[in-house]
Amino acid sequence: MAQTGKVDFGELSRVVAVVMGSDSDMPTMKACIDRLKEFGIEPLVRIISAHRTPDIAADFAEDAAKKGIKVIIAAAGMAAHLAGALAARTTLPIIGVPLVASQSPAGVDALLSTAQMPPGVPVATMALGNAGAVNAAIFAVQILALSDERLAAKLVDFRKAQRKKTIEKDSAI
Ligand code: RP5
Repeated sequence: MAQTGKVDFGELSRVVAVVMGSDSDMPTMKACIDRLKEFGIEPLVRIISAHRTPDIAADFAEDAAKKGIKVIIAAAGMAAHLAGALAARTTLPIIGVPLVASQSPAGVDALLSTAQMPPGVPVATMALGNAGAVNAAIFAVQILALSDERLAAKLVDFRKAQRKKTIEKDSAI
């Protein structure tokens, strides 16, 4: 994505973690990973399940801040407890991406499981599927941009490019 400028990993390496419940989530979450990279953020990517590897999920969340992670993006389908389970064990911001799993009733299961957190343990829940995957990356950048002027500038460029594309589509009709 040219509009966000030169990709420069470095101190922005691994400040964002992208965690997903299964490798079957990767086709959707690749859009999230790619978008982060376009902003110069090389994420830590893990497959961790709230149900299949609950001990690893707990350890990951408890150690994340110590490892320099600032934002965790958690994606899962079906009874998607990953984002909430991580949120329960860290005060880092958790961005939840509900996914439409192959055996899912249109992702409603994951959407409600991710969004309906009890008061006191929030998960910033994105849209279902690809839109949510992309928006999770952008939302993570927005959080980091509060204390990073270069990311803030890249966000402005991104919005300008997005605006231009939409105007071009309007003109082409
Ligand atoms: C969830 O169950 C995963 O996040 C995935 O979306 C869904 C199905 O997992 P697999 O059976 O494909 O591994 O935990």
